[in-house]
Amino acid sequence: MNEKLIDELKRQGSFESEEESQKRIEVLNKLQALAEEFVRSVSIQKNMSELMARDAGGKIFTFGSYRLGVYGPGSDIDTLVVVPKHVTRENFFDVFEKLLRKRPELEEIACVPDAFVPIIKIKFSSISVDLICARLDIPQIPLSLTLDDKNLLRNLDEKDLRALNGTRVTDEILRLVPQAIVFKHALRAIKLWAQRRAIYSNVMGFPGGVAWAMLVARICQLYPNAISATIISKFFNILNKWSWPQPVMLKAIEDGPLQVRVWNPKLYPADRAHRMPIITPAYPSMCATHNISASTQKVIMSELKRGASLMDEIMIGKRPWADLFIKHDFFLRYKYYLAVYASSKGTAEQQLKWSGLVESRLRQLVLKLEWIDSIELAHPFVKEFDQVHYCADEDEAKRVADGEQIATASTKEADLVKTVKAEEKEHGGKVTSNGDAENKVVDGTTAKKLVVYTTTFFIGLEINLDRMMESLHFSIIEFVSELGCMILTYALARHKQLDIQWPCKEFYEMCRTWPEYDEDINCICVRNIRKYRAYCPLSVVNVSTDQS
Ligand code: 3AT
Ligand code: MN
Ligand code: MN
Repeated sequence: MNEKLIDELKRQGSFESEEESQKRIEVLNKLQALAEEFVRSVSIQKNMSELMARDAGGKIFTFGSYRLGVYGPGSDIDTLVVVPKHVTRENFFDVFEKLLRKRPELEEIACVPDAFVPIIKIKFSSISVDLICARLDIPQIPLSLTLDDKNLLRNLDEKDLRALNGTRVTDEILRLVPQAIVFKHALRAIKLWAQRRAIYSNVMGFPGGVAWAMLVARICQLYPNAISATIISKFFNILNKWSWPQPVMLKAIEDGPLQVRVWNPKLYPADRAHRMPIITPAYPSMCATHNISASTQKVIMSELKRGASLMDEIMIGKRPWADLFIKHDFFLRYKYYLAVYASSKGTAEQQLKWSGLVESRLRQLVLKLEWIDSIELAHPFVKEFDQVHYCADEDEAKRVADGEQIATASTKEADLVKTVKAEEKEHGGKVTSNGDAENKVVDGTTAKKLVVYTTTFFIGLEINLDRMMESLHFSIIEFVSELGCMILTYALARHKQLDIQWPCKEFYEMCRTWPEYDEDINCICVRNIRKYRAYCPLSVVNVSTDQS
């Protein structure tokens, strides 16, 4: 069974070649040398002797999929640069950045010094590398340094603590599993399964890479002698029956030297609200699944159940491993979907920020939709869809921002609005257009070519019609008192409409309070999309961007 599993993982492209892995090692060796050069040159700038500057050291660590040994051909290398106390984060974005730029291997570089975790993203010898920096309160960083001592966390600022956390957690997970190779292969399979089933995304309210890793690690601890195939089978069987919100932990939660919060449901009501707590093992322990909602929990549990029943058959040879990795059917599963359009009439970069902000608030919309009695499930899809539209005029741009292109898709509209798959967005924000759009400008029928970027998020809805009658009553009364209009009440009752104005309004508000929000550039709107065109007695009230 285990051999067949590895074969299937290979067939699915989970592993990269030996040469490619060797290239990663070379890149890391070069980055280690660069980190030492960085620390040395800052030390000399600060009037240290050549000898002292050399002894100041500097060391790189990895975290993420590379460190866990579950990286594939497309993976990046998540790298932490640890520096001594006289080297600052400003130095990282100045001195280290310049050193990187001097290298002939450097193909791309993007610095984000003001991020939650300040980061330099590079492409080096065709490999993507994320570089973050942490400064410790010690004068030297020798190559023998490890990060497991929690006293190293003393006197650090929040950003340094966050930067260290990734490596400390992955190191600890690896230390706590009985057989690393069993863990790695099982985790590869679980990651592939979770990605195919569209339940892998921390922002959207599903477990992310670290949480899935901890779940697999816990099963490995429970069966220390088992091989990967057995671990996977136990994974589904045990987690399918887990009595949530009992937490999954790899070891007892530790106390430590800092004034920081450690996960504790007895003490903090917010921690008590975690539905499927999976707790990181390194001090300060945190819940990695804080984002899971009632809906995403239902989705995860139903996938675990599917996995458990498939595994029963896979383990007796009745089905192939491939069946575990069959793609999700999100876009066929529901009758009703909400499409959330985030758009910008600006640059690709502005859209990247705006769509990121909307994405980070989407969970709040899901939570508010869950409050509505007749909504049984509000299932956010894990990936967004990016498009670039070329519009003839302001009016058209507005309609695109309101999601009309997708909603109506008439031939006229399809002709007017040119869309390009937004992969281009990632290529330096350069927008390429197809021939027709160019022609429009050339023949002069359009005075102006407006570019509108849209990012669409989807939420699948499961609606309980019986409950809707009851909840409808409630909302009608509110409507009457607000508008004093009996006719509207009557219409609502006849059409059995679902009122989602409140969650949408709250959600718009949450997005628009973003400090960089500009109403001339950014637009947010929620529309309903029905899978079937056939007549259906239910419709969803739209809340468009204007207050009408
Ligand atoms: P890949 O193989 O690279 O696709 P991965 O698990 O390494 O999978 P990432 O490189 O995206 O995934 O992330 C590695 C770690 O970096 C996971 C998490 O601890 C941290 N991380 C990633 N994105 C964010 C973020 N937006 N905010 C905070 N931490 C993040
Ligand atoms: Mn990674
Ligand atoms: Mn990364």
